Amino acid sequence: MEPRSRPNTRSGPDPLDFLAVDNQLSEDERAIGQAVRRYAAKELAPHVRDWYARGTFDRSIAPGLGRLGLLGMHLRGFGCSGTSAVAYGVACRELEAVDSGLRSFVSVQGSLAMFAIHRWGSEEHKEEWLPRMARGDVIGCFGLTEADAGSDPGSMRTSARRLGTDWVVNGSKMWITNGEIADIAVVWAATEQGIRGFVVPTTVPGFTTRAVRDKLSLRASVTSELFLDDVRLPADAMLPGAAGLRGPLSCLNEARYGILWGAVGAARACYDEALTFTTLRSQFGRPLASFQLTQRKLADLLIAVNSAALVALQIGRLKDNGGVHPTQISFGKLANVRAALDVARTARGMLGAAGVTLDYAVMRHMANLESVVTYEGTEEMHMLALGRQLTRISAFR
Ligand code: TGC
Ligand code: FAD
Repeated sequence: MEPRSRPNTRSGPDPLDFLAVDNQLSEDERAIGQAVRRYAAKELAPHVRDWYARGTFDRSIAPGLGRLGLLGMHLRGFGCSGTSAVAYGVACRELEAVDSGLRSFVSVQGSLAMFAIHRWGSEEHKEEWLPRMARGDVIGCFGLTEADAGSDPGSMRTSARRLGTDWVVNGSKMWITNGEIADIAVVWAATEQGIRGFVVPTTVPGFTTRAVRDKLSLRASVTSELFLDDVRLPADAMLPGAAGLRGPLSCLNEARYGILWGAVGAARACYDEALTFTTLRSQFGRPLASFQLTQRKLADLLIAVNSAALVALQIGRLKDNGGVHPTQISFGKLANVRAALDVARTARGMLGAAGVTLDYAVMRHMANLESVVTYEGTEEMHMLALGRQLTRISAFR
């Protein structure tokens, strides 16, 4: 096994924050980042290899994340921390530096399930669910995608029809993060009033789940199918504020925002590992880092990681100032996840054979990022969203 830390012999910019992006954070934002980084290093990183190898997510970490204030972190009231969007982003960055599955858990809980209730739910929904979700006592999932309706969620087949004042929901959802560990599912269904969202306690008769097995990516995260077979819900299970596809898509903006920060963390971890490894390992009688080809790669990784950090901060500031447009979030999700995947693939190669094992993080991150680039809108969906914004011509259909 190679030594795992590199000598710190250089003065000058911090290799991991070369443009001193973190100096632009407020004191609170920096403190939150440091607290999450410390917590993740102590409580999460030591277990992540095992979780990943076994393909499990340990539900018992949820209350700890809740105590740190990470669940529904940038939502206000109802037991949520109400931090800035940038603080939330920095937290996502630090979690994803350990593993995308951890950030995914926080994204789905806070940005999808809790945000849907916070933004579109009734006061009763908010009071009933949000405080317990913020504490990590209740886990949520978000069911939009179906086996035959992924990039095009508007073609969903899951339906909800009226029976007296109740609703009866039938259908299935596919690829749902947290599905089989969730206590409640926010399920989107077609009704005669268009697409509506429902809060479904997972103990309700007719609701079942099945694990998606043998994933080669995001293994430290639960992914499930949801089945709704004549699930009968009271009238007040419907989220009153969300009508049409705009409801779920507004939630996706929130989760995509967390991802564009999280990708910076995964990329930074891969670059850090490649920098350390090539400094410490020698071939041909010299450290790998002394070869020009290696230095070129390191420079490319440095630029990619730090440019992505700047993109994240700028989009975060726009969001905090109330002025972020969904296509700016598409820009960030597309640019930063693509950059992170390139960084991970290059870093993986720089570690040689060691890079294909779980002894190092690069390949785990690389495999995770294949999911991250797919969920919350594939590259193509974000390209088309940007293309539509630039040309005013929709090329989705
Ligand atoms: P389109 O006609 O464009 O829009 C329908 C309505 O929605 C509005 N809208 C948005 N609103 C808020 N934010 C956005 N980003 C929005 N994009 C569109 C739009 O204004 C319109 O509103 P209204 O009031 O006029 O009706 O709809 P379309 O059918 O053409 O589809 C557009 C498209 C392709 C961009 C959209 O469907 C899309 O984003 N597809 C990708 C699907 C996706 O991202 N799924 C993610 C599922 S959740 C998930 O992956 C969780 S992983 C989490 C984890 O583990 O971390
Ligand atoms: P498809 O839509 O079938 O796309 C396949 C390919 O075709 C892609 O490359 C796509 O970009 C391309 N394509 C499609 N349409 C076009 C077009 N018009 N032009 C050009 N190219 C096109 N969903 C949820 O609702 N909740 C969750 O919690 C959730 N968690 C997930 C967790 C994981 C690990 C994964 C992998 C997925 C998760 N998803 C979740 C689903 C995810 O959002 C979808 O996989 C994603 O939206 C893409 O849908 P799809 O897989 O059906 O691919």
